[in-house]
Amino acid sequence: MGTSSSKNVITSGLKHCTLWKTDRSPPCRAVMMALDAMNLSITEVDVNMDKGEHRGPELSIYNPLQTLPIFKDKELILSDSHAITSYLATRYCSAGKFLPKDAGGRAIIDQLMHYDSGILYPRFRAAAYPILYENCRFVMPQQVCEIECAYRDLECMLVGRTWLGGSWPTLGDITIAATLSTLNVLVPIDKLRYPRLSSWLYRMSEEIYYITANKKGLGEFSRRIDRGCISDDSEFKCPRSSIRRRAGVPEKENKKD
Ligand SMILES: N[C@@H](CCC(=O)N[C@@H](CS)C(=O)NCC(=O)O)C(=O)O
Repeated sequence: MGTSSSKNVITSGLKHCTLWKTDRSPPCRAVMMALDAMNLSITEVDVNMDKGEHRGPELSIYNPLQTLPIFKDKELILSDSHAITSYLATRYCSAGKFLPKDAGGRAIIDQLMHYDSGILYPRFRAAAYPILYENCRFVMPQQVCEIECAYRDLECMLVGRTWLGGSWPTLGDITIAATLSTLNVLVPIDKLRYPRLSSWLYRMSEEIYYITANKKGLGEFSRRIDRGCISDDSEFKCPRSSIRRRAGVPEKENKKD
């Protein structure tokens, strides 16, 4: 389904740009969705967080915070998903569809991104990290409560609206979809209590970039959460490009692009 429609669009190849990422991470998936939404293709490098590769010397130079994603465009290095997606939209997507050019429209997207950065993502982290790294088996009641509060916030934000940031999905929707779809694994969204929010997430899940860039990593996150705090011995680092990920083509079979 995704492959045939992506052949019909013009993709901008930006091989000089690199994204270091791991698919299970919501901020990395936000950047990957933004890339696919804007039909931008950059070099992508998978980093194995379970092996601590994001804390190795190569990446620590780029990001002293030792987090992913990390993005590089020539001399420019960015290490926050919100800054990365805004930069990509401003620098490489002239249409303004995903990040409006007018001050008011832009401020609405910024507001959603600040909500993600300041409220939603920290709640995800507080709930998931004890399970991923500390032998905890469940989301703690306090965290469930705070995540439910966020669901209530978002339910209110969707009153009278189809999308969070405008008349169509924007970077605000994409960013929140990455975090929210992951929270939904930890604390399932109750359709009866949050009907607008669950419908919005369903609509987002039908967007082609959600299918190409969010679905697989979400599955990996679910499996990783099920396994809990154990180290992963499987592979490591695989450079590839956004266009290959979109097409689902294994690295070896596609030497071009
Ligand atoms: N505000 C940052 C958050 C980045 C972040 O915390 N990423 C997590 C992965 S989801 C990470 O790299 N954690 C480091 C670790 O677990 O050691 C963004 O939006 O990019």
